[in-house]
Amino acid sequence: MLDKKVAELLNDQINKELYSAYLYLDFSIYYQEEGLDGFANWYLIQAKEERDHAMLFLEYMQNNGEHITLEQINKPDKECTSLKDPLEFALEHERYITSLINTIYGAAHEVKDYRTMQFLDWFVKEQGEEEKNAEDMVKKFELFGIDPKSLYMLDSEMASRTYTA
Ligand code: OFO
Repeated sequence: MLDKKVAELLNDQINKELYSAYLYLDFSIYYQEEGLDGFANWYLIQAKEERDHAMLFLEYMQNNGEHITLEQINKPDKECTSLKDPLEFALEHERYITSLINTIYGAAHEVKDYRTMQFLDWFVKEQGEEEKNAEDMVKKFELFGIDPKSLYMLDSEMASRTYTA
């Protein structure tokens, strides 16, 4: 069994990761409707990865004999009115997720729960990559997103992303 506070935060993180999946699915739909299938592909894969993150938290709790309570997943609440919007929302969101992971890590550290800290190490590293990717996307869009030809090339690059479970 885990510390009550740590278990609560881990349980809540399942919901947060599923919300991330829902948010990125919303971005994927937005880009698909705008005719940018590559960007749509990028966020569809991102959504799948977020679902996988949720499952990692769920399995970790199960492996530690914890009961899991699934809560309602909020409706994606970001209104995209320009092609750059999802990229900026994604960066802001990943920074928020990093702060949540850090909070769980801090709670585990407080009760000397080294097992949970070790479990979270993967997420600490992953969040570094998630933020870097999101920052790169914003930068690339600022450089190439205005000109239709280079936007087409960028979209083709996004289309090449593949999902690995
Ligand atoms: Fe689960 O990393 Fe993004 O949110």
